[in-house]
Amino acid sequence: MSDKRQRARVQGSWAKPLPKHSGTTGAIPNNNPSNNANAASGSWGCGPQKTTKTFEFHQPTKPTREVPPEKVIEQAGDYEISHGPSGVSRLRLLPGFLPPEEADWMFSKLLAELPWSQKSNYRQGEAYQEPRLTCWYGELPYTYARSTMAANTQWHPLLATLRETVSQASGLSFNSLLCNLYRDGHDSIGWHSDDEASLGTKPTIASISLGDTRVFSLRKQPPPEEIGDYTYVERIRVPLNHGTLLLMEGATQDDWQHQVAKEYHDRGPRINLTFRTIYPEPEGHRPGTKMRFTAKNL
Ligand SMILES: O=C(O)CCC(=O)C(=O)O
Repeated sequence: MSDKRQRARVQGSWAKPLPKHSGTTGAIPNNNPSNNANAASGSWGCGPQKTTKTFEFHQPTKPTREVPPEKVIEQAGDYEISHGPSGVSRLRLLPGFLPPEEADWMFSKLLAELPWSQKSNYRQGEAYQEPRLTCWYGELPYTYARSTMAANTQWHPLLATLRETVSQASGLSFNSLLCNLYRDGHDSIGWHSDDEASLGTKPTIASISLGDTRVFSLRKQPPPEEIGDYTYVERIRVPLNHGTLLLMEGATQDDWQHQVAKEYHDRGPRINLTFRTIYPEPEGHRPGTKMRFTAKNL
């Protein structure tokens, strides 16, 4: 065996866990016969040596960090999910906003009649197909993930009615709508915020779900010192079922990201309608640019 490998094996035996010892300052005297092997290997295999050195266990000074447990929101209500420098982030959840029979025929009609297509997006210069179908209604085109959707300016009559219903319930007006079709559990949308400059500051997004239930997840943006590490951030899951209305308000798009993750058990199709207000891009502004400039968005 080479000298180097021989040493690696000796060091390996040092790496074995130390015998358990009661008390927090578990001093391990080396005159304990059970430690003779360590004493021998500590001298690099040159035979036992007597030394008065002891090893003491010290409690780590840095407290161990806990990953916060994920919260679940499933009851109707208004929820202040965070208070931060950018303001209050709020969710409003209204399960059963559309009665089931109405939601049933709306789902079938929209599935059959909307001009669904698959969008090509770009990430780090590479094109990829968005894993869901979409279509866009409004007066202006909408750009996200470096690809632009042309606007359908003629609203489908059912979408026009739903826009009115959502406006009355929320007291807000919306000029645009992104329609999403998740064909099965393999369709998804990854972590993002709806924070393109064209949506203005603190946008309210009103989202109606039809069809199978999917989990809408949120995770808080980490503070700058975490350098984009989401390990310890707060998380919320909101199961969105047939006929539910969800409003995201206040600083939610500044301080949180959301996603609909893939699900690997049987999931039927789901339609999601997200009403928004879009503003013309400022002169000389690159369409689809984010409000927040982080490494991920550049
Ligand atoms: O499908 C959903 O519930 C969310 C869709 C979404 O986040 C988006 O299209 O920006």
